[in-house]
Amino acid sequence: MKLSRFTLQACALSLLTLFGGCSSDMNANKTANASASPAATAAATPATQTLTVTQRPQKITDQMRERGEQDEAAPALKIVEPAANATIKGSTVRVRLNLSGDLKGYKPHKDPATKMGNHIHVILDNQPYEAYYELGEPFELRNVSAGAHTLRVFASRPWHESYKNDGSFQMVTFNVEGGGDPSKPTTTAAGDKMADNRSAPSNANAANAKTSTNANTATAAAALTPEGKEMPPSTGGAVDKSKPLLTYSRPKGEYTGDDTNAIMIDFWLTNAKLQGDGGDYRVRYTVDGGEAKFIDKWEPIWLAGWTAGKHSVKLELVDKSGNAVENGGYNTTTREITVVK
Ligand SMILES: [Cu+2]
Repeated sequence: MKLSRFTLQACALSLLTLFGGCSSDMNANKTANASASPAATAAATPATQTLTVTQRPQKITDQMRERGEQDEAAPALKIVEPAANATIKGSTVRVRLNLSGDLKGYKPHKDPATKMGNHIHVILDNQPYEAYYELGEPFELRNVSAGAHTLRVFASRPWHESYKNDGSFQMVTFNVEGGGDPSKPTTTAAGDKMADNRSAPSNANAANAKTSTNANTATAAAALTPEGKEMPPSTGGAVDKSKPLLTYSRPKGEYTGDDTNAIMIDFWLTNAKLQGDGGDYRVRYTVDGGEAKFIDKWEPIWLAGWTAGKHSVKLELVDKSGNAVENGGYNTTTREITVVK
């Protein structure tokens, strides 16, 4: 069986997170193991899940109506800090954003009653995003590791769907000198985790991307060793702003109650037009290592049919031949989500 580098990455991630599979063969193995071990059964994702693309939930359609023109806004973000290519001494990186553009009432703010509102998605390297609601208040990244990093930001709606106009998305690369304690996560000032540093699965991604000339088995093995020196801290030095870039946004985290009925896949595309929009690219998504499906228009999709438990969602940018498009390891991203029924 020929395994691609990306399959191996998926394998490494699956093993690190103790769920999911790398192919239908491995899923079959997992199922067999699961039935042999009660502990494995509890952690396994039920095999009966059948996902279907469904329409935008009515709850969101209702919110859109109440928001008036906001969904037609064209927010323009600017990263004031850190400046592009800045060198920051220490381990705290202050993020400051400027919002302008045709806002039509769009304003990031968390409603204290509903705990919801427009917000900005802030992504350090290729970690899960953190929400930034009050642009007038500082947003800090603490315990950032030494070395090159990228910061990506884009405007988002209360239900986490991104604004896809030019200018909504911004990215900078910066350098941290000194840096934080690599054994501890990078967090916001409020303590929300921004990066796992040495043990993060996405670091395994970065490690694989950086050592792509090595034998596949060697990179996969290195990624599985948290103490291995081939697993660098969360880094963003290898991404090229001028090349096609897929930024994973949703799904993320835990879904409960009504929110589990339809879960949104949403992402940002830079320098890449999808086939259904007149371009050459496709976004391939794979849930729990199952059958790969494609998104050919740049808009969110909602998937129904999730079973309770942990699931992996992989998004990849591929060209018209189905080959993964490489850019610093960022164009293939796998996240774990939890569905609570
Ligand atoms: Cu969000």
